Amino acid sequence: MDKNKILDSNKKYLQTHTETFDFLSNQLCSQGRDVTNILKKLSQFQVAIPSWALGAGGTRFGRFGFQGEPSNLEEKIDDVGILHSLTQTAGAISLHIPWDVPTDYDTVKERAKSQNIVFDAVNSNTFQDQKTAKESYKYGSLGNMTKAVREQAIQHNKEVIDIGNKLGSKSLTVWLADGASFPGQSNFQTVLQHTETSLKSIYEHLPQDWKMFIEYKPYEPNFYSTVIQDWGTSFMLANACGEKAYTLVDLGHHLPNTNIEQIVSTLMMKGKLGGFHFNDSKYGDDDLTVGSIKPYTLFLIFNALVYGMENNPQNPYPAWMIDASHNIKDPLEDLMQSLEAIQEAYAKALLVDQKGLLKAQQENDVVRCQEMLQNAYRTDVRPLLRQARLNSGGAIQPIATYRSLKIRKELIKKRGANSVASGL
Ligand code: LRH
Ligand code: MN
Repeated sequence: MDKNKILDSNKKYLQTHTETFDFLSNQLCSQGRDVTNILKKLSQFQVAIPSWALGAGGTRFGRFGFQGEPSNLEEKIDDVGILHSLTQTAGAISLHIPWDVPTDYDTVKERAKSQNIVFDAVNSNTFQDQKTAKESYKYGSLGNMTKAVREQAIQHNKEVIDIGNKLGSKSLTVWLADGASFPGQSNFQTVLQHTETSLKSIYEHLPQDWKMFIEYKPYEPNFYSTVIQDWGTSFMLANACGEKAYTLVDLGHHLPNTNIEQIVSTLMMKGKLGGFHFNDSKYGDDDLTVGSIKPYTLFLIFNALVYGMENNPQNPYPAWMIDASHNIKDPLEDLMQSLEAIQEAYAKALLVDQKGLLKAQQENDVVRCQEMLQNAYRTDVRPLLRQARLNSGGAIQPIATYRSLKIRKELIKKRGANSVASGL
């Protein structure tokens, strides 16, 4: 994207922004907050964009296409480049294999470099059968009762690692649809043992400086049991594999009212929180815009993260990724809203005086504990996000600038109205 067009578009927002930013930073400085440090942390905070969510998503009841979708990996990288130019917080793409197998590695790497994009975790896919595949994953993959099926799934994951390694990625995400839809259909212990053994075989193939993220999910597409159903099972398997294996928390993969911030705290204390798939949901794995349904929960999760990042050196810096599906919105506008909500929750959590809160907790001053959290949550931190973007050459108002520069119209002109993106 032409940086000058963004800077030009910023002019009409600059004065209002400067006034609101100066007012907020004076307010925060008077409360002893280090605004410069918060801005630095916001600028360093980069979220990976899922390559499978740059087109219109769908459900079993249908899919309503979105015009100008990226129809190949290069165009997907360009779309992430647009997001990163505007928001300065989307500096990575997470590929899903085989939906995004590079045809020409040098071209793809060059394209990403030109957009200041790096390759985050690569995702394997043993929840769909490929036309050329010998074995079917209908009854499971790494946990399948048939050795040949398990071997095929293990081999696929090793190939995904090799693809990621050629692109400069440093982590593999494994999510398994494996499970059962009826009582009696599977022997829980046998399929779990097979899954553990298979994951260990994949783990052996990890390069020294890589991580393996084990993503859990309670149900769907199986509706009676899922082998890796919850954080405890993922945590157990990560420990069984070794120090390079971690648990990945997809916000939509929890039964209603699960206390996700407590799961995050526990995993960080045990040094096994690998990263996130951010999204939001009201009922199931709805993959909605981050912060669109439960913004306070997202804030509480970031409060647990900030505490963990200050007090748990045993846990590595988590991987931040979005995993959402855009059924009715422009995928790029939806992703910009998600990026804003993630940065907003992080900035609010950075306003919490963690030491003061711990003291209030030790004194069982419940009201002061809640007041300290809610004061931070009730602070409008958007001027901080805008300043962090401005400091990095981004847009003060990304979505407004995206619209005023008619970027979607440009994409439709370049790609045509019927281009379709691979993915969910
Ligand atoms: C499963 C999941 C997983 C991906 C898929 C696209 O629900 O969250 O992370 O592989 O979505
Ligand atoms: Mn996910």
